[in-house]
Amino acid sequence: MNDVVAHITLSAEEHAQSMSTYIEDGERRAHELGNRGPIRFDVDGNLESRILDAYWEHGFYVFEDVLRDSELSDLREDVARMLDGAPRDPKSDLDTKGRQALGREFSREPYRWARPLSDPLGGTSKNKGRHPSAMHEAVPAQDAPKWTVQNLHGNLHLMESTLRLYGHPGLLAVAEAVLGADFVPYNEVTFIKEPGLGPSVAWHQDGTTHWDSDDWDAGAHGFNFMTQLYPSTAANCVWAIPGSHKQGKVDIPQLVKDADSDRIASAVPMLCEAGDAFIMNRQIVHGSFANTSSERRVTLNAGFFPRKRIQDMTVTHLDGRVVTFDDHHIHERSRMIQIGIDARRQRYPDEAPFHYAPLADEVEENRWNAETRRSVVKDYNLRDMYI
Ligand SMILES: O=C(O)CCC(=O)C(=O)O
Repeated sequence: MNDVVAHITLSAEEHAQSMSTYIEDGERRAHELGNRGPIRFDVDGNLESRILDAYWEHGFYVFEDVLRDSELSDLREDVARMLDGAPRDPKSDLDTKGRQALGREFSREPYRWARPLSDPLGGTSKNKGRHPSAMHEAVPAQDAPKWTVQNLHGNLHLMESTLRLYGHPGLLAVAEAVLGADFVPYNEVTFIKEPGLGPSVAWHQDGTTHWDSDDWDAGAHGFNFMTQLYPSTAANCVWAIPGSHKQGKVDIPQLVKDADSDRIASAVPMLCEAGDAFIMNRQIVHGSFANTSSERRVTLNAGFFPRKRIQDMTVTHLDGRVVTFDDHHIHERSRMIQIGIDARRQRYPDEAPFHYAPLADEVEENRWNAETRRSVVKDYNLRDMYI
């Protein structure tokens, strides 16, 4: 791959230092965008148009106070449980206490690892070559572990609290407003950036299939919700170039060359507090730096697509599987939305559940119970959709 910035490795202190002016400037520009606030609806029950306008203009929006305190605690506890039961290293089936590691019953390995403060993807052909330029790496502390858990894959069968979050009526109403009532799921992944360990995610745009479509538009590859369990700070967060989701394929190596570093000048940090959630367009240029700060970030990603962009598409997944998203596939995968809505209804009976139009006639079949846990939820992510 074309790597226009020579590979650079810094000490953790030098890395943190090199970010300070960039962070100060980026924070100021992020707050000037004005794309943040609670999820709000107008008198007709529609998402306020100024929220939609800001999302389409900038490519992301920060929803404040999405989680109740008790929900935030449940989510943090579930992530802590998954990390406590992680394999002791990427090849082991045992955790650090000698117990069988969690997640061994699932078909797809839930834990993804990286070397501390490294850049596993930038400048390589991995992930369909989506990450063309390398990031600056940093040397972790001498007592740092060899590996750090970077991601959990398949949140909804790993952590029940994330299934309830998946049914969040405010977030699902946003999905409907942005994508139409027949919106469909993508995947659910946790990003973990431990202080002094979290690796970078090199600059990229997420979509892979529709860039050259005749009817390509700013929403062609859908979006991710990114719910934050800890503050998302300029030093540990995802940075994005506002408006780049409307530009088609962006020449990332040129941007990195112009910056003469991995600190692309036009990007802003996606800042928020614990319990807030972003909506982020998957076409926006985005990435995150090695976390040489003292604060952890844990982000729960849940993505959605417009149905018309998925319908009958045959794609090669990042792991090489070739799949066609026909009606049956879309229907079975979409059941997770309805089951999430029911899981949430059981925990929060005071809340009005979201009405998911495509499965409005199948509410009974999609209750959250022992049977659907076994027959639908377990290994649901074998049906993840991807464009
Ligand atoms: O959370 C991160 O650091 C990176 C997230 C990302 O690249 C993505 O969701 O596509």
